Amino acid sequence: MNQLGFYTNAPKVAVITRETNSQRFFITNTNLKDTLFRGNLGIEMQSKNSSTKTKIADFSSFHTPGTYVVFVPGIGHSYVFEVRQNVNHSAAVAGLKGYYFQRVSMPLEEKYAGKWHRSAGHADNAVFIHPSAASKERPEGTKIATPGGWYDAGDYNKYIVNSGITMGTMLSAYEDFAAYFDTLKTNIPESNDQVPDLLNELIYNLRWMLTMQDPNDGGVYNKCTNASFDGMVMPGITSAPRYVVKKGTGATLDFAAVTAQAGRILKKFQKQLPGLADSCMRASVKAWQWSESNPAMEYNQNANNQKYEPKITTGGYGDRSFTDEWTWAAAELFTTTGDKKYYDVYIKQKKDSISLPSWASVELLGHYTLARFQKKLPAYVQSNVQGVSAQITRLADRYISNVSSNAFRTIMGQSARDFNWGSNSNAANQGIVLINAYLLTKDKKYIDNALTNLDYILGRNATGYSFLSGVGSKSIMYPHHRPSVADGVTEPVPGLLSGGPNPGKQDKCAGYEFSEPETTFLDQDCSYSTNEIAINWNSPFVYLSNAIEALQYN
Ligand code: 9MR
Repeated sequence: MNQLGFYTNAPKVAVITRETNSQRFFITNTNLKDTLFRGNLGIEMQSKNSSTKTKIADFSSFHTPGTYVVFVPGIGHSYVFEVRQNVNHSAAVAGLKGYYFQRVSMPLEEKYAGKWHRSAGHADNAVFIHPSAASKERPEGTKIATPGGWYDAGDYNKYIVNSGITMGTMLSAYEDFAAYFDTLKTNIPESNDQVPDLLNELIYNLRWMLTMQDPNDGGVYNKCTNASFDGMVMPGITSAPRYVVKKGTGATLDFAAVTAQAGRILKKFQKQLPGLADSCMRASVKAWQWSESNPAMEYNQNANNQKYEPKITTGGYGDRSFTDEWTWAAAELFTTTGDKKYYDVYIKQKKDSISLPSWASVELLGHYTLARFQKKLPAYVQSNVQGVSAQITRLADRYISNVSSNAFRTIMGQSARDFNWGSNSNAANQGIVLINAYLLTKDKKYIDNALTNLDYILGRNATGYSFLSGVGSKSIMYPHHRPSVADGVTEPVPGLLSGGPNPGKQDKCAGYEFSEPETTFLDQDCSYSTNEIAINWNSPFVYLSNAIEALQYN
């Protein structure tokens, strides 16, 4: 179950994964004496994604705030959980604060970072232009400054493609729930300025992204990176040279989309952040123009390694198909500028069907934006945007129609394909589809079903783990995250979302107990294919958990 607990008036489901003949369950006080609710367990169900058999304990009709356990005769009792308003608040705040802990070029002071305080990581103020990125104005060996930003994941590199979807998802969270985020504080160094903390955090990475654009032509470097991954050490002590590598169409269009969206949002904060919105818009248009001249410049790391030294072996984020990046960037630039030429590209590039976002597939982010601003957009877009909104709602309805046959009664896990590298981001992104369906229709069933996937991430899953570090009674302890491994603190850095079950076992770590889609998970730091953390997985979690908290206030 969600190890934090349940909202007073929302659905409440626990899933029994141990075999039991019992047909009854009880909600009791933590002293196990006072029974407050009696219920019948559902019939045994066979999960489609592992050999797990489940019985559902549904106590949605129980509404009394308090601290409880679920008790099943013959098995015992669950973790202690709460029933109350704002029950996911701590997880929602932690997930956002997780980004502070990923900041690269500044020390994390104890008053913000607690026992995970550390010195600054990479300064990145003298980064080499890699031969693959050399140009007339910036020949090989030139040094540029590209400080700040967030570390991508458990490694210490900074990748524009992955920053793209991460920023887009959280900028959209702000646009969808501005009033909620305007007052949300996360105890970061900027908390006392007149800018919401979500935006403060995003701006830390945005300013880094802006330095990744070549001012001479508008193209954007794929990443700022070591030649090969660092060892499992703290960030401040690494000394390997850093490079920016080849510009690419994926990186440049993702950058154009993010800066167009940021430009739109930050207009409201021109007094606090003079010039930033304008800089974003200029950068966005320049990136778009570069992409028009370089419409399909792939980042193919293996091919580059045949040609250039040093060879680069860190994350690739290599994508070959750019129609979705075109669609997204066009949608953001059109929404911000109103210039029809971007809309024409959006229509030309958009696919007929919609698909869940991932770093290599960002089209839905563009559709979300047009749907969000539909009422403010001109007449000529209306029927198309209505069509896209209907697709979003239909996808949400399809998800919901399969919930009752899912052994965990979640949206997540309706298909074994949900369990790939970073599967928890699928759970969170499915939740965002449902939240968008709610925003479009105002039908509360979409919030209730989005909550099933938040519950999934915080414990209602076949592994029994809460996948967010520091949150829940049994949360991950050993993520593949260099600071968490090297800092000498027992608890991992908090607020970071583990990738989640992935039967691929690409890390070839010893110790996997299971091989099935929903149970192939190992809470060990060697398991980078199931238990790494990454900024593009945290971001849909930040969206989903905060959206649900925001909507519970209504
Ligand atoms: O999230 C990425 C996943 O989709 C890929 O299959 C995998 C292998 O290429 O890489 C993942 O991204 C990693 C990146 O390359 C480097 N930083 C850590 C990322 C998360 O594991």
